[in-house]
Amino acid sequence: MGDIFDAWLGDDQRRREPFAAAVLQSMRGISDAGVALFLASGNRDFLLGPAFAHDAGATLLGEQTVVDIAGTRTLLTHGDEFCTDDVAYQRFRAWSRNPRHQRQLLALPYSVRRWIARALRSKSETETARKSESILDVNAQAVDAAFRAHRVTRIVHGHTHRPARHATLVDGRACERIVLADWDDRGHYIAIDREGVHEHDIRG
Ligand SMILES: [Mn+2]
Repeated sequence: MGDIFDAWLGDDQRRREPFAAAVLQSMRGISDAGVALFLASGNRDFLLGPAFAHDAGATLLGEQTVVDIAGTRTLLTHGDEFCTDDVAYQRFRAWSRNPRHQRQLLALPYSVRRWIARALRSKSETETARKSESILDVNAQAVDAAFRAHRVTRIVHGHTHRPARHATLVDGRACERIVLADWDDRGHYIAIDREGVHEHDIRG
């Protein structure tokens, strides 16, 4: 659900960086084995594009995707759009998701993009350290609005680095918001079937 990569400078990164190439090959292995693979981009890898998806054998998802998973209408999204209390971040988000800005960025030489990505990353780290926990987390009204707007009872997202399952009532309907882990220090995933949601750790 986005931010697979801490920085994505454009799909030429898959050829320039061995780590990116290795991740791509792993994904290719999954899709070659016959597993349908879908990828979302996040705020760190917002330039993840069709060439990467093609080579990985994956389908790139839009910002928000509603899908039926084991009988439950589910919204899949990166989740940063719910962090509406962080006004400065939402300004950056709007700027970075603008296709014209993305085209301008991608037209720059790779070395310049790498420099910009480092500068953005360090600015983001400084600001994240300065901001309160509640500003960085999702806004409850924004989440409720998404449950209503998409008529879903389950949302799966990442972004906030606070893996959890939140049960909530929206207009009397039992709803669940699942936050995926960030994979910084452990691999973690969920599987959903008719019985419900199952959490799994990947031990190296
Ligand atoms: Mn993110």
